[in-house]
Amino acid sequence: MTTKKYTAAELIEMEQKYGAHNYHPLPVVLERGEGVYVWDVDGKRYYDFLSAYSAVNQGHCHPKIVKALCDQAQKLCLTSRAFYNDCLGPYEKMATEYFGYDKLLPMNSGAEAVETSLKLARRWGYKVKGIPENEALIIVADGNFHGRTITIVTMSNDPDSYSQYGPFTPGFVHIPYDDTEALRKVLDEKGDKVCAMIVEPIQGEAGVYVPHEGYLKECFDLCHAHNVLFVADEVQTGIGRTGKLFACDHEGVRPDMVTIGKALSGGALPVSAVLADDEIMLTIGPGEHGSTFGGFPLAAKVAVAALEVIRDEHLTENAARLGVIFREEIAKIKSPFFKFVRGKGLLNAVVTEPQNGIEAWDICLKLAEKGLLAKPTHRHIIRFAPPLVITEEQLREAIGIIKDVFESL
Ligand code: IF1
Repeated sequence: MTTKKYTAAELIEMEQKYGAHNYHPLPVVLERGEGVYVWDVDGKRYYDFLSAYSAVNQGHCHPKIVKALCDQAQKLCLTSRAFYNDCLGPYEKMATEYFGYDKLLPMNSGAEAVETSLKLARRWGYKVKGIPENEALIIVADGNFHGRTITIVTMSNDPDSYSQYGPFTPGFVHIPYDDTEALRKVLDEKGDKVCAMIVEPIQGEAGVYVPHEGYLKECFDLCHAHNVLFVADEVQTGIGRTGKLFACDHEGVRPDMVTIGKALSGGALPVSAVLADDEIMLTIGPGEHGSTFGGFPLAAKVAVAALEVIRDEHLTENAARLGVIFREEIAKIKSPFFKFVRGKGLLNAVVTEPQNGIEAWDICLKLAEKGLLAKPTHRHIIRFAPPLVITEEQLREAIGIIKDVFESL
């Protein structure tokens, strides 16, 4: 039975007609992915420099991950947590040893992992720190992106994320990102009621905003001086993306809690988790949190394969080495549209200077024409984040495309 082949136009029309309009995709219709490449329905090949926002660190359809998915799918997909199974324990053991934490709480989406970390932080605040119930505060940084649930958009200061979704969840204190004094002030004033600070080590959606050297360590030390948990949201920056296993590793900071997702499955399934030590993790007891698919056998097997690929193919080291080349070469671009490049490892972004009616969106359309996919964030910033399996030769070819497009505008 052959599946009907639709044209790109028909497929776009179908999404427009039958799907919610909560995205504005580039006019590219993809049908296949392999490693650093994706192909559209007309057979055109592209370098994928978005990697599904760092979910495809291992490259599209990595054979080891696909094999783990297919083998387990023919055996046992979902048991629910009403029973044990032969996949979850081995996954939890491997992941906690790999990341260096006592325990892992398995969830599905990044937002669910973040929500779980907020619940754990509040629980710890009441049961361990002794904050009066329903009075716990959580400090968040302006410019953050932690997901799209109502509590999480409460943490956002981007109207596109929160406007007309109120009323909002109480208990959040907003401070500027990359501003240690602002954190010190809030902790001096309200530290006794604060259970945690949650922060992205590099703000992805904000346009790969890398804070000043030492910021994470300063936050960590200030939090601990006030008996406050330092929670790192590594859903986008984690699992090798920035050239270290966690972005916090660049500063030798071991967060009290870490949220991970995206590349935890290599893009095969929604798999996320919270990592923490027993003092925090055991503040939630049986029946007090969970999810139908959280840590299900399919996710457990896929996550083990995805982490083994990161480890065994040395993708973290590859990201560190190639990231230096990327920033060095891109910085040489001679174009009035180019302001500067920033990032760590293979999480980078170019801040553009719109003019003559041409802005980042138009540049991305040109890049797509030349066979490279990237998407703007906050209108004038273009994120460049290829799968970590990219070779130096492929990277240099992609850099050539980016340079040609900017210098031909
Ligand atoms: C979309 C960007 C947006 C995240 C961090 C938690 C989550 C994310 C640091 C939630 C998710 C995704 C969401 C996706 C586009 C992408 C994204 F930041 F990566 F660029 F939207 F801002 N923490 N980020 O980056 O994880 O629930 O999505 O699994 O919404 O289109 P999720």
